[in-house]
Amino acid sequence: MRLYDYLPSANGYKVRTLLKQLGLAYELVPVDIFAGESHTADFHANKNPDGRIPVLEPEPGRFLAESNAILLFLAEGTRFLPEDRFARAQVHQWMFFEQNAVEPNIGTARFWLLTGRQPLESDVLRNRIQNGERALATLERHLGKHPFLVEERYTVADICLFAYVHLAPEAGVALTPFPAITTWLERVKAQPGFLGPVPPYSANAHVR
Ligand SMILES: N[C@@H](CCC(=O)N[C@@H](CS)C(=O)NCC(=O)O)C(=O)O
Repeated sequence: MRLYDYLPSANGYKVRTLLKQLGLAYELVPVDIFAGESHTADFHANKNPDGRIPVLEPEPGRFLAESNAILLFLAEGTRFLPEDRFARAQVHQWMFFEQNAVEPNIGTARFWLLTGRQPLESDVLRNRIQNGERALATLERHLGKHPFLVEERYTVADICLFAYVHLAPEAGVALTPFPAITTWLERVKAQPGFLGPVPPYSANAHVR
C-alpha cells in the first residue's frame, strides 16, 4: 500500500493517523505540491484528477483521493467505524461537516497565514476566520455533552475533525473560548498510537 502525501498537510495527517492506529504498513511517496508535482499529466490522469494529495494506492494501480473517503475505506470493518447504520451516518454527518465548515475555513486560513498568501487585514481571510469560529462553536455545543463525536467512543470522525481543529490557532482562530473542544483534543491525543505534531510547511511553501 502506498500513500502519496505532503507531510505538512493536515488532510494527509488524518490518513497517516489512522494507518498508524490500525498498525498498517505503507510506503510514503512524498509529493511536493509547491513544485507542481500533484499537477503533472500522470498525476491528473492516474492518481487524482483534482491534483491534490492525499492519494491512497491500496493495491497497485488503484488510486483513491479525498482524505475522508480514504479514512472511511481504511476504517471499514474496524473499531474506528461503527457497524450500526445510524451511528455510521452520524460519523458521515461529522465528516461532511468537516469538509464543509472546518477544512475550507480553518484549513484555508491556516494555509494563507503560514505561507503569506493573504495579508492579516484582508476581508477574505477575516471571513474564513469568522466561519471557522462559527464551526468551532457548533463543535463546542456537541462536545459539551459528549466525550467523542459519535457513540461516546473514538471513531474516524474524531481523527478527521482533530486534524484541522487542533491547528485552529495557526489559522488565527483561538481555542480558549472553547473548553469542551480543548478537553476533547486532549482525549484524542491520549489515544494509543497518536501521531504527534503535524510537520511545519517546508521552505518552498511560498513559491506559488
Ligand atoms: N478535500 C480534499 C482536499 C485536499 C487538499 O486540499 N490537499 C492539498 C494539501 S492539504 C493539496 O494537495 N494542494 C495542492 C493543490 O491544490 O495544488 C481532501 O480532504 O483530501
